[in-house]
Amino acid sequence: MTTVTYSIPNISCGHCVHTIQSELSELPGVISVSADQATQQAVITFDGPATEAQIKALLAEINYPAVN
Ligand SMILES: [Cu+2]
Repeated sequence: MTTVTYSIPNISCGHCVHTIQSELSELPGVISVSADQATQQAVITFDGPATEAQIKALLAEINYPAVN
């Protein structure tokens, strides 16, 4: 199990937080997603079959690219 904190500058409101949490939660292997508007970060805990590459690709796809 891995937990990664991503910086996502596009997070600007509660809707962004909701979108990121609901979209990422649907990825198989993602255990928890906690996005925060104030810090513009998302803390994501995952295990196989999810990979960091998949998570970053999905974030980019929904227009919330991570900068780290
Ligand atoms: Cu928003």
